[in-house]
Amino acid sequence: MLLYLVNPSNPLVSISLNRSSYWNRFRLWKPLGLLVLAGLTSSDWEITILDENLAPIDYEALPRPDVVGITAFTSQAPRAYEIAEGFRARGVPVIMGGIHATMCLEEASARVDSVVTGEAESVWAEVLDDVRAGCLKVRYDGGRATMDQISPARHDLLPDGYAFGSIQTTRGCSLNCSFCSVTEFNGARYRQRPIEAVVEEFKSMPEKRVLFVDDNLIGRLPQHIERAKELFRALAAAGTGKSWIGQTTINFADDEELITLAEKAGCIGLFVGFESVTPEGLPELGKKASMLSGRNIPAAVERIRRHNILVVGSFIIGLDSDRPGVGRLIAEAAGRYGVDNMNVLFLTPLPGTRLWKQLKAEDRIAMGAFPDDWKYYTLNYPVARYKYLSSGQVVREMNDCNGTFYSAANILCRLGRNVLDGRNPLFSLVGNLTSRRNSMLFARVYAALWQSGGQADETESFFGPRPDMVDVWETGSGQLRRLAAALKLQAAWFFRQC
Ligand code: B12
Ligand code: SF4
Repeated sequence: MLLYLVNPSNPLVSISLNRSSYWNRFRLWKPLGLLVLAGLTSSDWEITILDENLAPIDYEALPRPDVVGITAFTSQAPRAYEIAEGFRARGVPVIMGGIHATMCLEEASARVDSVVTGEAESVWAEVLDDVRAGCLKVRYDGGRATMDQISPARHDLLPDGYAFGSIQTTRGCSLNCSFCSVTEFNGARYRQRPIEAVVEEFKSMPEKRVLFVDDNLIGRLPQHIERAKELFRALAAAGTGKSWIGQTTINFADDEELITLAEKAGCIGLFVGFESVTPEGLPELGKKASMLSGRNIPAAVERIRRHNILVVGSFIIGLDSDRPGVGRLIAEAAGRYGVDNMNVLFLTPLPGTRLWKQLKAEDRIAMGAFPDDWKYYTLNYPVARYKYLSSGQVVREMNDCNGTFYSAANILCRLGRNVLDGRNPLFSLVGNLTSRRNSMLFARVYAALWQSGGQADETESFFGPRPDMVDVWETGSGQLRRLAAALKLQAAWFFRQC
């Protein structure tokens, strides 16, 4: 029996961006949900994973499978439905699972043969038995798995081409921020996989660099932090020589032993959600306020960076408390905090979140022609009606924020700081250059989108890239050659260290 597991692309982000710069391949991640599903599948099934983010797929040229499983974040849903339609037209039953199908059950059910809501561990074997018996049900609910039910992901099933492997050690988050789907989907209880199972899987992964996908790798309570320390000790003892990145809250910086152990275990970078830089913004978003208010953030960031761990700060534009000028405020705060890289996203009402319920009730969903408009729900588009910022203004704030943080002068300053501190500047530099490049691409995309008439409420000048953002990739070939030579030298130096 042949099973296809498909990760749909969102052409608005994945393929276009990945092709735009060689370095974007470092932002290509394995679809871990499908690898976990494959790990749960009995050996009498032949499994092929099709990841449209890696390359376009000619489905017609592939053998006809017995069944297809499709995953989707919300932004991938329109493409997921196209793929489903194609297979169903060939008489192949299609099953959809993952976060979007769970949050928009009715919509998905109308477009596929069967929907698996929640985590798949407890029901996947039954689903496949039903396929074999020809009695697939329209809905299965996996609820939430117990962590020893999770079998190791099939990391062997995807071809090369990904810079990072992915692994998960915990599920769930108690913080329940208003814009986030995690608490609704994975629950508020912080469920932890047995450490030995994680380490065994980590060792078996072919990649030298790994993303821990946990939403908060260290949790919140003292026992969670002790568990994280145990995990880091075990990873260090395993001596794999692999390096990894993860996501955490800023309380990571409160415990020197934790940071030291993370470094020894191979940690090279952390994503930290700061979300808002105004005192009004944090309470608006939920419980995170208590973690950030009153904290000396620059000192906290520096304590992490001292251990050769890059800090990528994440921020949101478009809160009800955000007013014109917020873009520059965020960029300046990110500079003050000392983060190596900044990720700024539009406040986006994802289905199932508290924010969705609020904005829907207030009739503030601007891009609402579903399912097609889901493709804009990548957090890179202003899909809502913001309180004090029109869509033109909010885009201008975004361009201003990126333009300030990723100005050539600021990138050079961060490069200089790393060199002076004796840190390897390569990762940070590449991150800065690709973010700069991508933000310029997005500025153009916004301009084109609004010019085409879609959501226009302002003139083009609001959306165009800032004139002081000179694109080093496209202009100044001498500059580009010098940059390439510098990167090559850095890369040679870096790989000698590995
Ligand atoms: C790692 C990650 C990424 C990575 C890698 C994604 C990937 N390809 O796997 C990257 C960085 C690329 C990424 C990007 C984005 N992400 Co992201 N990401 C995550 C994160 C942290 C972990 C995902 C993961 O691997 N989980 C582990 C696996 C095992 O769980 P799972 O995928 O849910 O799969 C289980 C079930 O859902 C089910 N299942 C899943 N698929 C299927 C399919 C079938 C057929 C069946 C039966 C079952 C099934 O079975 C699995 C086992 O139980 C989640 C948060 C989270 N906790 O899930 C956010 C999350 C999925 N991301 C989110 C978002 C918003 C995004 C972005 C849109 C925006 C952004 N800038 O971050 C982009 C999307 C870009 C795009 N392609 O359109 C949201 C999605 C919400 C939504 N409604 O869509 C989440 C939930 C975070 C949040 N704050 O709400 N993300
Ligand atoms: S944003 Fe992070 S901290 Fe907030 S609920 Fe989601 S996973 Fe938890």
